[in-house]
Amino acid sequence: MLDSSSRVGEGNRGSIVQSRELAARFEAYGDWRRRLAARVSELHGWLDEQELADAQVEQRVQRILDRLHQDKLVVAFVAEFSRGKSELINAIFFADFGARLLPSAAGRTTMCPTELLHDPSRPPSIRLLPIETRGKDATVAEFKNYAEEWTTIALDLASAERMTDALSRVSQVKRVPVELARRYGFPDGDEGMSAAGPAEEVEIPCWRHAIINFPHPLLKQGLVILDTPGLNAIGTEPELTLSLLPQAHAVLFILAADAGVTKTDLEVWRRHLAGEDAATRRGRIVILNKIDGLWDELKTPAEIDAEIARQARSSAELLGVPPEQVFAVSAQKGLAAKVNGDDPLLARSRLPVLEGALSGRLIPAKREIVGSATSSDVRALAEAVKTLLGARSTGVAEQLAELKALRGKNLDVVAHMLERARDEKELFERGLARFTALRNVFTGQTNALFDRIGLESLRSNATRTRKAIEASPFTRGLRQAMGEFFASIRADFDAAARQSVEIHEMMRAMYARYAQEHGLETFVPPPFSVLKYHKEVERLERAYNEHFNTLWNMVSKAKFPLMRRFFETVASRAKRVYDVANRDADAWLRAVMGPLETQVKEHHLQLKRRLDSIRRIHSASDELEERIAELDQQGHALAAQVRALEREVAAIDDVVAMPDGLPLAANS
Ligand SMILES: Nc1nc2c(ncn2[C@@H]2O[C@H](COP(=O)(O)OP(=O)(O)OP(=O)(O)O)[C@@H](O)[C@H]2O)c(=O)[nH]1
Ligand SMILES: [Mg+2]
Repeated sequence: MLDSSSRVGEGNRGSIVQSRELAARFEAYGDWRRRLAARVSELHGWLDEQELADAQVEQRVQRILDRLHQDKLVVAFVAEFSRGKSELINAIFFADFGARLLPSAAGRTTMCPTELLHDPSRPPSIRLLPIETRGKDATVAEFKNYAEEWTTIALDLASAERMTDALSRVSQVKRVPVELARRYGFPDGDEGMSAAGPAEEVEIPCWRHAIINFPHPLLKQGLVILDTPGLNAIGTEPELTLSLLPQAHAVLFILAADAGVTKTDLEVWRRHLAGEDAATRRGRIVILNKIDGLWDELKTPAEIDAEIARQARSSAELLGVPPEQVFAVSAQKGLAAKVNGDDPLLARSRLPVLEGALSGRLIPAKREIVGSATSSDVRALAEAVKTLLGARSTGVAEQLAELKALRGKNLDVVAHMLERARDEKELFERGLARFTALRNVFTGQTNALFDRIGLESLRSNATRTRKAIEASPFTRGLRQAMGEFFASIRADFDAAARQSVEIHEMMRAMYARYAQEHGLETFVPPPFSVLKYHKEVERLERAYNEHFNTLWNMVSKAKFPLMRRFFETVASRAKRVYDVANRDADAWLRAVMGPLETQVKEHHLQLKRRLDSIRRIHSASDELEERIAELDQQGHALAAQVRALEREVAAIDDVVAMPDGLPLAANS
């Protein structure tokens, strides 16, 4: 990180440590994820060593590890301009930098949505997406895949001054003709463009989006902070409202004590944050910032506290949230206190209370989700391996019973048995042809399933919709085009559902048949549910409906480009649903087909082994006892493998359930 010589307030780090509960908790969470990943790798190593890791196992382990490594926690800051969003981010997360990292000043300061994150594959930098990209039909998410579209400025971590300078780019504006601004989707008048100067030119942000890549300890742990510009800039970048905010794990809404809850505050809240239900509102944290404005020297501390409490209560009432969700702070004094190591001031800023609440809610909730997902994935993986071991044990037990029955029998009996085993193996091998045929049908049906939820289907749907929008750029036409867009998506998932039912039926019948004919274990494949995607599409459609009217009424002249961008955002969210569905379907198909493949392979192998051992006994009868001892040994080894596997899984569950805040060294 920073060279200590460039850090201001270095001598007073004690006070910073005091208010670093959030940082400590977050680090503990990072440790926990690393430990969990290490445990999963141990299980992987064990499976490898035992030669139980086939391609399917590999893939499952990789998925679990990927999730643990990439796991992000997104915290978004939203408010009207100048409420102190950027200052609060500086104070909570970046105070030990010793300076004001993000630009924070009176008036409109942050001009574009700014993500702060750490991506170890790139050098520290600020990447800026030019506002001109608004003229193209692509979302910010898509532009993220094209490095050449971004202006990249390296960050010099050794100099606070140069860092602050580079980051000041998020405030850059420029003057352009009104017509151009409209084309980029900026609404007329006060809401979007500040019309200072000659009437035909207006000021607009230089950048559409900024990504700050910075190796801060919290960001390294997977924290992503989203700073947003105030005012209705939030309304003109549909991606923010439709995509970035819904994905955030926590949204902080900031008010200023000196302004109270203004009409525009309420508007931002209602449009973007209030949500439809009490549950959504419960997830919001409301900050009453700038309480230092109420620190009146002529009043007693008790009077001041009462005034702050009164304001917090009335804000809670106006927004319709429980008062416990409102936190009164002074971001500016909190930052100054941390930088200067002024403990009394830090306490007075009440920043530590907010940080305590943030870490107390956010991280445990996230841990719970990641922990239970990992645990259930590991269980499913262990079950699959156990099924295989179970089939092997059954085979061994059967062979044992057969051989034990041979004790003291004459050669004729053995010859007869040999014949029976040979017949059985041949019968099974003839059955293999049927299995190959089944595989072909299965592949055909799988392709049909992927066709329905394939990206090609969505792409042609989107093209159709774009044309329809262009042909009739009025409310009715737009609404109809969008309605058809969503209907077509629903039809895709309905068709996929029908296709999956067919596959499921076929496979269930197949498993039953194999179980009956060859005494294999009965297995009921899990069904594939498309409910999740329908829900996701429903939510998207609802969000679209909510924002449609707002946007439509807000802009007068720049409707068309804005609507086009709006649609592109909706389409890219829909693409994400398709992506997930494709991945899920792929995993499901493997889960459905995989066990049968393994069973068939395993059974075939056992038949071969059995034939082999009888053949050996037939040729030399003194091999019988030796062979029985061998099989006994194999049976014990299999049972030991199952026990070892259970121990591995239990060790992973132990880490999942580990109490919070345990240092990494203490338990390993
Ligand atoms: N007195 C006081 N001023 C504050 C406090 N927090 C922020 N400010 C000031 O308020 C002004 C606006 O702060 P910003 O952090 O730029 O606000 P913002 O919400 O990020 O605003 P935009 O980026 O324009 O959307 C700055 O001059 C800050 O110094 C506070 O707690 N007390
Ligand atoms: Mg700001």
